[in-house]
Amino acid sequence: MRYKLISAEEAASFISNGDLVGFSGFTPAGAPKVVPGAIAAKAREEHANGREFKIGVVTGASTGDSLDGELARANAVLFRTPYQSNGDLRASLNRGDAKYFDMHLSQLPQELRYGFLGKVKIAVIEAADVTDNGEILLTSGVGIAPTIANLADKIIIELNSRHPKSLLGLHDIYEPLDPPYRREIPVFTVKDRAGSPYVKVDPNKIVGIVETNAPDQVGGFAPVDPTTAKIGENVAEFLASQIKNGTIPREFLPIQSGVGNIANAVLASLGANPDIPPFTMYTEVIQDAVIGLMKEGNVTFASGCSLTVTTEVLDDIYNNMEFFKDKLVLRPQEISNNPEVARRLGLITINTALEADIFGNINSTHVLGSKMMNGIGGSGDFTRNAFFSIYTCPSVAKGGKISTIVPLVSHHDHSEHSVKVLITEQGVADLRGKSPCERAQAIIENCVHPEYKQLLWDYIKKGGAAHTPHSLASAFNMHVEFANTGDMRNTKW
Ligand code: 0RQ
Repeated sequence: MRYKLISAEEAASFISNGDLVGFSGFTPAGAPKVVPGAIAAKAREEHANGREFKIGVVTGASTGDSLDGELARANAVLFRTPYQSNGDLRASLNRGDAKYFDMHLSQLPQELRYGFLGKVKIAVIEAADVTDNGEILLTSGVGIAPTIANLADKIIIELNSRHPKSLLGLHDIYEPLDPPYRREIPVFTVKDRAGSPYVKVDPNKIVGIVETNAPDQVGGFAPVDPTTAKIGENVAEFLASQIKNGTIPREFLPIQSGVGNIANAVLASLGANPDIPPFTMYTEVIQDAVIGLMKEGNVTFASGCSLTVTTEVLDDIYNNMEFFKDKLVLRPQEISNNPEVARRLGLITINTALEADIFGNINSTHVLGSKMMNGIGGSGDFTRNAFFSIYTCPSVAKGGKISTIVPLVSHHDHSEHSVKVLITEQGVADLRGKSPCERAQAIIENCVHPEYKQLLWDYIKKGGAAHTPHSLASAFNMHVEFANTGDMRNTKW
């Protein structure tokens, strides 16, 4: 091998205060495992010596604790984008220690190329293999790796022996040209391949290889409970009804599904419904449920940006590559989440809301308006461009003390114009072709928890005759009530 083997500490020595560092991976899948810890140690040492040390951190989406957790605990994050879900990083950015801005995942690579976020100095990339010609075989996640590898002055490779070289052929690495030269993305079906099986870089930019065998840090999912099971059933029955009435073509359409416990439960329900034919997925995160459905024949092909699966499931895939290789493709997030492709393929998109309002606006990111949870991830990329978009959430949170459906969302991620269907464990509100008043009626009648129905009917009355009947003076009374008494059920208008 032409490259120098270096320690994680030597790798960290290439990184200086204020650098913008790009990391591979999408969720913990494919994110570097050991170099970030060494950068965190360097930050601690610098801080102990009274010197500033923080770096800009860009990566595909969330990462594992060994990246976001380590850097946040060392107070080494100057800014961070896009999606994140690590508890320590979340606390740090909600305290204001780390500057965070949320972005649509598909847009990050082009914004890096356009120079909107500054110069990417170093790319740290997890690889299963690297050739002397600079061909990098990525691992379980792609994210922004091709873009940061091209833009960075220097590349550090984390060569991770847990990932077999038989991964070659799983990835489809394609980067579009930038305007005014951009053309159509040549992905016309879920299975199409547009690019190359590896990321190609100038080998002279690779300054060292750090060896590791650390696994992806993908947490398990909460077991399906009666609420998430009912949400899943409602989604599956709604989709089956749309096939029956001819809205969805008989061949069905590709599914996109967000991350988390609710999304995992919804997917399991789709597989269990006999009226849903075997389907394909064009999505960002391929979770455990997808692999289970694939083995049962319910999912025939999945295009994604990462295999965000637990260790047992990843081992199962790697031990059965012959079975999985013609059923999976991993793409950069610029392509897995591409609005043009989403609209062309006619995706049925299913994402999760923290909060919805009675008119169909969605908050996916902010707890009670001000505390950042995770970020929008790819939900906006898909929602706006779907065949039709679905949002799911339980009708209440915190044992019923919070209604997830409120008069006005306390933070706005997805607008009423893009959100077509809202589904809770209570039922389904089909918002297509409905005016704001009709949407409010459908949502209160079908989705709101019985304990909050009258409260929300009363709110609408207070708004009086209007196109969108709001009472601006009391639109946030439910949130204020929770802040004051800890229970939205005490709300008075
Ligand atoms: O908190 O467990 O402390 O009670 O929020 O967690 O119920 O386990 O739900 O794992 O499915 O995550 C929206 C965060 C859901 C996720 C979100 C509290 C609730 C609980 C929710 P506790 P659960 P999940 C993919 C595409 C972003 C949008 C998206 C997410 C916790 O799905 O980040 O889909 N989505 N992007 O109690 C206060 C409310 C609440 C509330 C719930 N209204 N107010 N707290 N909670 N509703 C992302 C990528 O692109 C990678």
